[in-house]
This record gives sequence, structure tokens and C-alpha cells, in this order.
Amino acid sequence: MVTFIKSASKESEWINDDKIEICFIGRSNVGKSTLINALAKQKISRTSNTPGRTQLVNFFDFGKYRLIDLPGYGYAKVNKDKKEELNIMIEEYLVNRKNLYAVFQICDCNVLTDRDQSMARFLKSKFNNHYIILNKIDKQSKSFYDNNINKIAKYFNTSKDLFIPLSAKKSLQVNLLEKKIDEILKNR
Ligand SMILES: Nc1nc2c(ncn2[C@@H]2O[C@H](COP(=O)(O)OP(=O)(O)O)[C@@H](O)[C@H]2O)c(=O)[nH]1
Ligand SMILES: [Mg+2]
Repeated sequence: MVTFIKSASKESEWINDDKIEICFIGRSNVGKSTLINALAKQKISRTSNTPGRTQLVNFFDFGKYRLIDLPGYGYAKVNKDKKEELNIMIEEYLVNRKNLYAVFQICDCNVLTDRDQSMARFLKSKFNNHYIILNKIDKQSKSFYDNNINKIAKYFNTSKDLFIPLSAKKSLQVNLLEKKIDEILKNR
């Protein structure tokens, strides 16, 4: 049974135990909430057409692990103070969280930005278990991924092995992510 646990705005509100955590990070509107719902096979996270809705660190219980949904980074329409506050929340979690074991960066494969690129560089330098989910593949032709994977790997300066192409909305290839999470938990 997968459940929403709580939202936190600061470190003192995090959960204090030894349970392993996996986090989702990405720009707002790339489909983080939709993917959480696809993984959970139920609607436990609010999705939105309006970017910038998740402005807290959200904790979900997935049984063997906790899944953490971080605020979206690089959203232009929130004011400067709010942006700073969100970036601090993200960094605080990524840098300080002892429970954190793997980071899944979610990108919209149709719109890769400089912020995605610099975030990938940061995450790669800091985490052995860093993967890049290329979401919204349903918007492209079937051959898109195969035709562009080398270009995307070059863009991120990473190995192709880090990529997980899927569609959260249409539940396409979400099993690739499930498999990767199982593998990570087993190899720990
Ligand atoms: N076409 C398509 N749209 C998606 C996909 N995943 C999410 N979306 C849409 O993108 C928008 C933002 O999704 P949401 O999950 O709220 O993004 P978040 O801000 O990253 O949590 C919503 O309109 C979703 O329906 C996908 O795989 N394909
Ligand atoms: Mg969301």
C-alpha cells in the first residue's frame, strides 16, 4: 500500500528513521507527480497544468522505500525570493539527507534546458546512483529515442546507461523504472 506521508518545508520536519529514500527532482511540469501516480498505480500526488505547484518536499511511503518529490527547479514565474527559498529547500535535502540513496532526475525529453544540464552535472558529481528519466516520450515518434539517444547523452555528458525513457501519463515503460529501483535496492 502506497501512501502520502507528509510535506516538509525544512529539515526539522523530515522523518527521523533509517528508511532508504529515493528522490525525484526536475523542473516543474516535467511530470514528477504524474510519474509518482503511475508508480503507485493510484492517485496520491496532485498533478497540475500550472507549473510551480509543488513548493514543498513531499514524502511518500512505497513500502520498501520512501519516495521524495522535491520542488521543481528553475521555474521562471515564481518571484526571486521564492525561487531562492525553493533552491535552498532542494539543496538542503540533497546535501544533508542521510537516508537519500538514489536520485532520479526527471526531464521532459521534448524540452531539455540549461538548468537540466547543470543539475545533471551537479547530481553526477555528488551521487553514484543518479539516473535521468526522459519523460513524455509519447509526444514523439517511436524512433525518436533511438535516433536521439547519442545526442542526449552528449548534451548531458553522461553515459546512455543512465537514461530511462518513459511516459508517465500513458504508463509506457514505467516498468523500466520499477526494475531500476528494484536493482538499486537489491545492490545496496
Ligand atoms: N504527454 C505527456 N504529458 C505528461 C506526461 N507526464 C506528465 N504530463 C503532463 O504534464 C503536466 C505536468 O505534470 P505534473 O505531473 O503535474 O508535473 P510536475 O510539476 O513535474 O509534478 C500535466 O498536464 C501532465 O498531464 C507524459 O508522459 N506525457
Ligand atoms: Mg508535482
